[in-house]
Amino acid sequence: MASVTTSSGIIRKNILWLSAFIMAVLIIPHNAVGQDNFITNIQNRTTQSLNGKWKYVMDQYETGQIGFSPIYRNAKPKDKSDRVEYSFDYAQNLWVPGSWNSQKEALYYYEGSIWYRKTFDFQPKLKNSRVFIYVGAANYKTTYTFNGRRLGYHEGGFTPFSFEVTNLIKDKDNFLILGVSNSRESDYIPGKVTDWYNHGGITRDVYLVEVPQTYIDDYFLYLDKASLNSKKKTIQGSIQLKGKDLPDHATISIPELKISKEVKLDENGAAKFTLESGKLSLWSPENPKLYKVTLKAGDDEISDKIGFRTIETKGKEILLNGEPIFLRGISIHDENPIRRDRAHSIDDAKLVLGWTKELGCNFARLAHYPHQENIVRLADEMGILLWEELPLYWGIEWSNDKVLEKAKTQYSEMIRRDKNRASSIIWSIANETGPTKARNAFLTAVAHHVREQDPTRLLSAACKKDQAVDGHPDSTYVVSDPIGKELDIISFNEYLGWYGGSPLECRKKTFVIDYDKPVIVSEFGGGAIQGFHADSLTRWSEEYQEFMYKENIAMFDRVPGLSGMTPWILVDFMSPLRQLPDVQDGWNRKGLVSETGAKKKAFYILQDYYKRKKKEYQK
Ligand code: GCB
Repeated sequence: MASVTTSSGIIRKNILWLSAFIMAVLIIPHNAVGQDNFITNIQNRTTQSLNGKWKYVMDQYETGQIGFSPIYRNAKPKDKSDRVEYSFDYAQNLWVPGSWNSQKEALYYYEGSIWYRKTFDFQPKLKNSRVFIYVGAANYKTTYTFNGRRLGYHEGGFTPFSFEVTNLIKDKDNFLILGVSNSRESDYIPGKVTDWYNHGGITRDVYLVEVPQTYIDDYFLYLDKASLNSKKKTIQGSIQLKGKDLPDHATISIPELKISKEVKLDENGAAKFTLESGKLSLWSPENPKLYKVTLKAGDDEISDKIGFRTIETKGKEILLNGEPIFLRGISIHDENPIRRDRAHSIDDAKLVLGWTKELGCNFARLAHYPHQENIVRLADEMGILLWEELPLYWGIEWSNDKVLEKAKTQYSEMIRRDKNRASSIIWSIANETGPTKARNAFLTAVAHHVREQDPTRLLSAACKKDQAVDGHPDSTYVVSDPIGKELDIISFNEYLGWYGGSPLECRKKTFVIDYDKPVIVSEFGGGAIQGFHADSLTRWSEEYQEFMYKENIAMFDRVPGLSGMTPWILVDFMSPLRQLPDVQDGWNRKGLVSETGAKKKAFYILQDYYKRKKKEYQK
């Protein structure tokens, strides 16, 4: 009898679970793959920080949003006989922003879901405002809920998202619950395998934001290329409002340029405009001049600091403000090696851009995904040009239309965030992806999408080079990737002396580039343990890396149209691919600076080369 009761009990229980699961699937709105309409220019909005300690509940089997009591309901037992199988109140804390892996030993290798809860009271700072939650980034997929209601989800680990809570927020005891999963899937961007650490969690700032009922949702200001050579410069711009009661005009002012212009908004709250300026100081690495721009419309007013420059190519040259420039660059990951965490603060940005400047760079490649906004804004102030990219990296499902949609959304988000930054000059659409029919079609669609969103910047991709191509001797590397026709700059990664071959072979190599376009060497390098000294043919020694840099740099002088380089990489970075004991120990050692901040010998080789290059271009 007992066993009969038990098995029927199990059946009943399973039926209940199943129906709850079906209900959940039907009821939960699957409304967003990602969204490209977050609140922009968050630094200059009215905000309340939600950073700090958040309670967390683990959800390794990702069942937290199904069943009778999804975790985001924040339930507590009503009485002593009630059953709730989780508790935020008695849970431990995680710090936001920050990756969970770097905060608890037990979470070091954790990949799965964690639900975060923040409770707070709310005192409006603006009258009659609309209220949003803004998340700078959470890796990789986030289910966002507020006061017990599931509102949607965002996919993509490196771009911001926001969602409105105006009708749900109370004066007291609000609870914001975000379920973040850093599981790796083959239809994600990036795909399953990367050469960097899969830092999980809420990795960037979280804010509560207030805006007026109708607010300035987006704007874009840039220097008109056609006016570059005239005394009076022209700024092109656009503005977009969002809300019910759209005003009929907006005012754009740049006091330092004596500009104040009223522009007529159309019935959708949008306008394109042209601003005539007198003497304008062009933004450049030598003169990173930013102007305060204020936009007003209805009850809203927002300010930004914007630099004005042009960027274009002519034959094999890159022209900044009409002048040829050599991009003395370095690749960077968005990580603070000392904290072993994703970078998220202005101090983190200062640390890496400080080394970048010391190296003599005027350019940095923000690899391989959108970095924190602080670094882009700091680059604007310090005069460092930027290459920005998405993780369209190894192992992408090129034939999957849903993945293409995700790529477009992630690009839209990155462009929406950074398009007013003068430092940002290149959108790169891929890294080391082999040309196949499906990949070419995918990347061509991405290239068109990016140009549609932002026609002012240059497009590139870190391609591969080939050897033993018909009609060429073996000593020749050929760059002939068909995606090159969609790009403004041809870039390639090259590791002679590290992946195959000795550094000495660099002396024999020549290059054929199939396009009459400027060229960037987007990667080269090799690993070294800082402090390990040996002869220049002993792997992992500083001397080996130094020798490789000397030989590679000399070889690149033979690349036709070479207009810049971003060696791999500024700082050693965490990577589960790199497991050689006592050498790598989970770190990619190709940094010119170690994870403790000590410089390796190759740092000075590159620094010398960049000194020479700078002089050459000053002539
Ligand atoms: C590459 C990849 C980069 C790797 C690097 C390496 O080509 O683009 O993500 O980290 O090589 O160290 O092998």
